[in-house]
Amino acid sequence: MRLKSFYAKTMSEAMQIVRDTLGEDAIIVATREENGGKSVRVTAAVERYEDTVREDPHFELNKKAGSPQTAAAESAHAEELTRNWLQYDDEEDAEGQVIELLTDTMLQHSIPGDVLDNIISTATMVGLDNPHEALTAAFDHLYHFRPLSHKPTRKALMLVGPPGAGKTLASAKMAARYVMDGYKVGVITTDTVRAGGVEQLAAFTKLLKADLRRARNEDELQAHLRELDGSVDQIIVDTGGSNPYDVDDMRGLAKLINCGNIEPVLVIQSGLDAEESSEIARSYALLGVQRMLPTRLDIARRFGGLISAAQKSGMAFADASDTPKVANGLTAVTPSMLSDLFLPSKSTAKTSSTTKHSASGKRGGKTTG
Ligand SMILES: Nc1nc2c(ncn2[C@@H]2O[C@H](COP(=O)(O)OP(=O)(O)OP(=O)(O)O)[C@@H](O)[C@H]2O)c(=O)[nH]1
Ligand SMILES: [Mg+2]
Repeated sequence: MRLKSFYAKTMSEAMQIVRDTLGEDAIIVATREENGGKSVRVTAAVERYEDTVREDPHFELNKKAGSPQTAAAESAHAEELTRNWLQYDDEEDAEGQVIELLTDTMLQHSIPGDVLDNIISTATMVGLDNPHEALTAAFDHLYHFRPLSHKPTRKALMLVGPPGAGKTLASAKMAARYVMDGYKVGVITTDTVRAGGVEQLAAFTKLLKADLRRARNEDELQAHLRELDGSVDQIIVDTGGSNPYDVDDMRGLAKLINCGNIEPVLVIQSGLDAEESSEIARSYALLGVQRMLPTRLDIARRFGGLISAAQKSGMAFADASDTPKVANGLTAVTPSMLSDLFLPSKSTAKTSSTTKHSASGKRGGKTTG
């Protein structure tokens, strides 16, 4: 894959040039204002650079339009193009290599175009000396990070999410963490219908010597919350799987969330497709869920879904689960930890310092036009 940057006075002009040059299928990887907002730069990815240059109508047009007979005429022609912002560069420099690496990485993780644009544009703005640092800075800028507190919170923490997402294991992990830190925990499960729902959690709470209560409906949940309030340091509520696309399921869950002083946390599994993850997260965001806890980081290899879910729902990342073991099973999600998921080795060579360039496209590189 190769990258090409296009400059124009306006975004629509730049997009038109990209379309004319690379066709409708070009992947826009970054857009940014340059020259104090007087111009825009659009970076697009193409499969084969050679093809695009050969077929590029602007390239031909520019060559024909110029046809300069003398060096002076050539230079005047170049300046004319510069004034018209129609030049473009390929990305051969250090910055280009970093953009290319980040773009390839993001595409391998099946990140959708608009999310990719946000990340690369932001990474470009913060500087691109080092891919890991650039990605970390972009994540930090774009998404919210609110890890679970290691201290008890005044709100009961309720784990919600689709069936099998990892809610019960996450409840056990949370409870274990508090108990190991010396706090008293009360655990409630509303998953009383499904066979084995209570037993699964009971096995953990028994080991932790924590109180486990069953709530078959909202009244029972309210009663347990009232009784536990003040007698334990932290209340954790495990719920049964809810279908984010089923109105009745979501209404039922909304009622449970409204039973008391509760913070619902979405448990969402990694490795899902970006659209699916985003829709799931958006459904729960409508119920007022503000944080998500990704699970199964250890058995997923595509994390585009999680990033898309954060972008589309506006939810913050809380902790993540990356092991089926209960002890030490939750890790705070940070921008750097997210970057590790995308660029695991951190061995991405530090490239030479970022090449700053003007909107005119004069970079001393392979400027065509
Ligand atoms: N490897 C791994 N397995 C996990 C992780 N989180 C959950 N699991 C496994 O995924 C399966 C489902 O986890 P549960 O906690 O039962 O999921 P749930 O959301 O409570 O499921 P329902 O109550 O049926 O909706 C179990 O086998 C867990 O051990 C994780 O982070 N890593
Ligand atoms: Mg469960």
